[in-house]
Amino acid sequence: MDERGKFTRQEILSQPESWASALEVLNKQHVKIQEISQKEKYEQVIFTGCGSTYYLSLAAATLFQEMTGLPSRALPASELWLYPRSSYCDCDRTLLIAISRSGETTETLRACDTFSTRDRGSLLTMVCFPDSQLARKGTLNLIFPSGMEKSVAQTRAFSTLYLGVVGLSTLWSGRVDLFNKIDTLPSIGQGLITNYHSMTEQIGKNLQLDRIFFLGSGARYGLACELNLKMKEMSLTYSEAFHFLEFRHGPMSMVTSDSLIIGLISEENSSHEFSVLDDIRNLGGHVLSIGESYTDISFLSGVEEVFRNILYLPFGQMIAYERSMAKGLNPDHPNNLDSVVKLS
Ligand code: F1P
Repeated sequence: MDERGKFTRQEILSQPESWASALEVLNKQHVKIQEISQKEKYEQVIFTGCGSTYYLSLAAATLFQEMTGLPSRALPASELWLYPRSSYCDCDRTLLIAISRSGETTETLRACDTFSTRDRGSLLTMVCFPDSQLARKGTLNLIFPSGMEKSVAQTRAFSTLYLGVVGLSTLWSGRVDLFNKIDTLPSIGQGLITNYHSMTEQIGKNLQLDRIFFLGSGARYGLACELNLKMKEMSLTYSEAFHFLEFRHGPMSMVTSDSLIIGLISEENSSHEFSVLDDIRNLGGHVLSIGESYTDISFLSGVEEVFRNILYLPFGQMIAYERSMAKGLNPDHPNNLDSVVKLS
């Protein structure tokens, strides 16, 4: 029996159940989220994490700013820890939102300690493992145990924490009406995973492809970065992520008939994004478009665009998993990596 990848496969396929549990956590924490949102007037919000959770922070910052109007940005935890003065100015009251699957990554813990000693605002944490150090550090700690996983490369943890950010953003902005609409995401996600499983398997098994690019803009850029990291961690493939229209400004030179470009298509700017994919096709590159409709993989969810972004994730994860398995690798144990980076 081939034991390779059994944890990763189970974690990818079980994400919709984990999302449902995350929504229950958010419902229970609803009042506390609104209390901290009114605790003081923050002038800036910084999201932070490492690797996958830094890319999550990139996606989170764009979404949080779009929904709340608060200036929001993302920084790797190591930057906040080692370069605090160039990371955030002392002039602004700051909300730091630290995201970590394990809650034990040294850089993230040190970044939070540095922030707290500078007394520049409040700390909110988002973690999966309840007994972790980070889960005890925040003014508010949002804990999503359904995202806990055994694999090194984050899949279920990432999408569950991302859904946590979607709920936090919606509740923070007082849009409870919108929040009540996102409880359809688990069933929509389950249907998509089932319907497109064979397509992603076929793409993943195409080892003729020797380089893979992920394109996404707005809140989808951070997700493109994360799917790029999955492709590297699980399948050891040369891959990169770019903002959609940036691809023409140099990286398009890398397109060959053995390239695959995966485009995370938005609704509001789809015409510009489809145009980039047309250019790539004209160069002989393979293209896979993912989005709400008129795409190779179409959600047809009927959900507000701001809530749909989580639906892009399982497809990129499944393609990376299948490619890893086709290459004879073990996606549960990526080359050179541990599930938590702890520094002495
Ligand atoms: C983050 C991390 C990532 C890495 C991999 C394992 O840990 O180490 O840096 O990309 O996904 O997880 P955490 O702080 O989210 O636990």
